[in-house]
Amino acid sequence: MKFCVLLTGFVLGAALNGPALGKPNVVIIYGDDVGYGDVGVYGAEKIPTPNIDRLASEGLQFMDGHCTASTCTPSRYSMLTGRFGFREGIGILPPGAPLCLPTDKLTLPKLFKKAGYDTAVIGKWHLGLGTEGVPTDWNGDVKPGPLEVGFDYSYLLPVTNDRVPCVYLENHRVVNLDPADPLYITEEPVPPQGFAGTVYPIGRKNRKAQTYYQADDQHASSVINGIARIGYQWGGKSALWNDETMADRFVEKAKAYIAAKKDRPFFLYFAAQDIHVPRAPNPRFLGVTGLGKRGDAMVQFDWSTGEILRALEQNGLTENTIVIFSSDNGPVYDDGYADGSTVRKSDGEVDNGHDGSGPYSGGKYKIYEGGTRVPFIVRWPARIKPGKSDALVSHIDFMASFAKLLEIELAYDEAPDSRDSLAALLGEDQTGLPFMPSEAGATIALRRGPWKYIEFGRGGWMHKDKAGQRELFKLDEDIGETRNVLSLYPEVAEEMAARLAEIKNNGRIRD
Ligand code: NG6
Ligand code: CA
Repeated sequence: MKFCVLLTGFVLGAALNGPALGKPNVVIIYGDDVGYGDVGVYGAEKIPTPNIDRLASEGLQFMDGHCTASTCTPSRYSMLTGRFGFREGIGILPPGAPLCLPTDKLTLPKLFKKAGYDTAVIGKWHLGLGTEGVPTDWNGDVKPGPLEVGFDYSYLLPVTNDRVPCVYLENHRVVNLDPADPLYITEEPVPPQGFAGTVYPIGRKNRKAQTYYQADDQHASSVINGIARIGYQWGGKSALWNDETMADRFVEKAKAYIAAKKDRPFFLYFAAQDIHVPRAPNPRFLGVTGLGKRGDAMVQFDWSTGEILRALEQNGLTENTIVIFSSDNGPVYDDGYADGSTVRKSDGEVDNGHDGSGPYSGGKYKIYEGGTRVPFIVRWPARIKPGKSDALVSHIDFMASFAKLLEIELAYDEAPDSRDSLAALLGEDQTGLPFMPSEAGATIALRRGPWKYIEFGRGGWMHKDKAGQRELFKLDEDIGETRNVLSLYPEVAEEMAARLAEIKNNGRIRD
């Protein structure tokens, strides 16, 4: 027995520090609005995802893995800070929002830097840029941003692909910006005073300019590349991204980063824009699924994943790189653009045979399982035995779990909502978290064993119809959250309400 413990300690030590392997690289491949049921190994039958499926077969496939929120900004905020978004009222950020991550606190990239890693973020940011109250100067240094919270390198889609500005940002600078056509973004459809640069059509007033596909009025501000967006952009024509080559661009940057850093431990947060609206997969993926652009964008994301895995392989890094594949929130179909993702007939929506939530209820913007239970795969050939796990795990625990792995002590107030789930993430514990909050706008839920307790908040538009109500589900008998059993188990509901109140009041979840 003692020998076993010693041996395990030795192997672990060797895996982490020994001459053979050293510290593992960590790559998070993060999808945008990719649902549990959008991946082959999680049940998608109409979307071929061979690369993600291969990753799962070589790693651990979590069946109960979660992001913290059913929208992007709070989800990513929690993953990168180890703090729940509800503590700070973090919601979906508009174009031009200031940085919402703290520059003076420990973040996931800073944790890796403490351990000597090089760090990078490539892809969708949506965590704000600049300082509160100071208009961001898109023609100068755009900061604070990723570099100020611990990333050594960044190549970004600054907000979302349905929000302006439609340009790439590399470190502090907009890529390819012509000073003769400076870039501005405004909240109102009025250019800055004296503006003489490129003016884009306003979608609401000019439907014909929306040549790619039509957007609803909430998305119909500036029309760029024939697609209407949220917010108003002025100028910056030479810097415009091409929606159809965005995946190629991010993959190219990720490959270059991996090749450049192959001799040192690195942390790469690869945040794909797929499969968020406006979906504009490269023409080479069009029609592959028969599910419209949404399905085809998922095939594109699978391709991106495959390219990153290949880059690791080509640089001899597969064995000692932890690859995590997941998503920032559950699925959505028609999210403001007529992109053929929802099959409609005159009498309303009809089923196209694909459910991105798998067997779960809800999706993006919802507190039900489909909102936060996402594909969640962890591959580390040097340490993790391939298989499946039913352990309850959450992205918010990456901070404490990687701290454990890298033998870094977290101070009491660092990442206060992050708990050490390393054993579950490595497949050595099949249970995972004893309890786990999740959020959707003002609504918060708590999972505990078979139970899921929900408090619908007041304020905001998500779940507005249920504001002030409560629900309780027994997931082992009702995985689809169809029967609210609150009145049958009032004592369970009260216990869970008390725990939730404690989590909120304590300002932390870690002991
Ligand atoms: C919503 C947008 C939606 C999407 C979402 C953010 C409207 C009507 N809808 O407000 O299109 O951009 O924000 O998605 O504006 S997320 O994945 O980044 O959270
Ligand atoms: Ca998202």
